[in-house]
Amino acid sequence: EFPGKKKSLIEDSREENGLSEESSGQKTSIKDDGSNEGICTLNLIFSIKNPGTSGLATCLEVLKKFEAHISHIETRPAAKWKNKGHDLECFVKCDLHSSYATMLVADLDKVADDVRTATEEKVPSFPRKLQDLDKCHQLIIKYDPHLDQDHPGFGDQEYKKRRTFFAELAFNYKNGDILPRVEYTVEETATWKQVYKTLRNLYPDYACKQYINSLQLLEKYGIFREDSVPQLQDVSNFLKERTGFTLRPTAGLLIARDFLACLAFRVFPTTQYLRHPSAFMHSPEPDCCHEMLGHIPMLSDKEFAQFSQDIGLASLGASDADIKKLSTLYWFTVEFGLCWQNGSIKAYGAGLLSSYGELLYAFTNKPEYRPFDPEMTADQPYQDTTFQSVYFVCENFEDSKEKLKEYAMKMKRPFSIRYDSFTGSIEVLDSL
Ligand code: HBI
Ligand code: NLE
Ligand code: FE
Repeated sequence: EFPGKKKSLIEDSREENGLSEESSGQKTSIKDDGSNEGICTLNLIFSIKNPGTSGLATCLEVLKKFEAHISHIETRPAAKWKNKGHDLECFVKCDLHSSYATMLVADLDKVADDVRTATEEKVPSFPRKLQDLDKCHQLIIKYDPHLDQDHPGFGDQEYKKRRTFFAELAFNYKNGDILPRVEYTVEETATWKQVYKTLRNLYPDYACKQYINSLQLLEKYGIFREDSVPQLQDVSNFLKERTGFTLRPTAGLLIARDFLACLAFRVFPTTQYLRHPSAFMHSPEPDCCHEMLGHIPMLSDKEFAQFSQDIGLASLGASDADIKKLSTLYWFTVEFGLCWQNGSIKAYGAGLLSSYGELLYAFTNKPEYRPFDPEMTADQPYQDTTFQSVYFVCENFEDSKEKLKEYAMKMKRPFSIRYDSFTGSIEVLDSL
C-alpha cells in the first residue's frame, strides 16, 4: 500500500457519502440555517499503518477532508500484545460538525486499524421553537410517592393512582393542545381550600405588592376561589394577556436544563396534582397549590416575567456548570426570593408564598438574610427538602434584572441568541 492508493480511497468515499469537492470545501461548522447545532467533539484512537512512512499523514488527510479542528493529538507506541505490524497508536481530539462524524470514522477505518471513537456534543442542544418544548420533559426522580418512603403519599394507594393519572395527562400533552381540564375530587378541593385560606391570611403582611395586586385580579375574575382548584387553561389565558406567559402541564420536577429552557419561551411548566393532604403546610415538591399560589401572581407582573425569561434565555446551550449556577439563582430568587419594599422586607419567592410553614419561618430571626448579588447567590449551596437557612433580599425586580443581565453576559457561549416574540422562537445570532 502506498499513499496514492489511499488517497483514491478517500476520493471514493467522498462520492459514496455524497460529499462533493465544493460542499466539503465550505465552512462546515455552521449549518445552512446558521445554527450551530451539532458541533461535536470527537475523540479518536487508532493504530497507524506504516507509521514509519506516511501513515500518520494519510490519517490526518481524512481529518482535514472533513474540516475537523484538531485540539489535541498524541502518538504512543502500540501495546506489545496488539502490535499487529504497526507499532504506533494515535489519539486525536477534534471538533467537527456532528453529521460528518460517521463519515470521518468510516474513512479513517480504511486507512487506519482499530479505530475507536467517542463523541461528545460540544454545545448542548436546546429547543428553538415552541413545539421543541414537547421534548423538554425529562423528570428528576425525587420525592416520587411511588418510590420515596419519606413522601407523605408513599403508603396511600389512592393518591399514587391519582398521581399516575396526572403524569399521563402531562406526558400526552403537546404544544398547542388545550390544557386538560380536571375534575378535582372532594378531598383535593378541600386541600386546595385549606392551603389557600391559611396562606391568604398571611399575604397582607408578608407578600410583596406585585403579588397582592395580581392575586386581587385573579380573585376578581373568579380564576382563584376557595371552593375550586384553578384550571390551567383559565390561568394560562389570564397570564397570556398580562405578560405573554403560558402554561404547559408537567408530571413533576423536571431536570433543570429542561425546566429553564421552557422559561426562555415564556412557558411555565405546571404540575396539576395536589400535595398529600397530610402535609398541606409544606410540600418539598411542586404541586398545583405551589404553582397557583406561588408562581402565577408573580408571573403576571411584567418586570418579574422578564426576569424569569432572562434566566431561561441564559440557560439555552449553557454548560452543565452554568446550568447549575442558573438554577441556583432561580432557586434563591423565583423560588425563595425576598425584596425590599418601602423600608420593609417582603416575599416574592413562590416556594415561600405557597408554604405556610416556610413563609412564617422566613420572617423569624432564624434564617440569615443577604443582599442579592448574582455572583454570590449563584454559588450558594442549598437543600431542597427543608426550609432555607439563607435568603437573598433584592432591591427591586428592575435592579435584579440588570444584575442578572450583567452576570449572564459573562457566561461564555460560542453564539448569542435572541427571542423572537412574533414567532415565539429562538434565533441563533452568531456561531462558532
Ligand atoms: N421542575 N416542574 C418543575 N418545577 C420547578 O420549580 C423546578 C423544576 N425542575 C428544576 C427546578 N425547579 C430547579 O432546579 C430550579 O432551581 C431550576
Ligand atoms: N415548599 C413549597 C410548598 O410547600 O409549596 C414548594 C416548593 C417547590 C420548589
Ligand atoms: Fe416552583
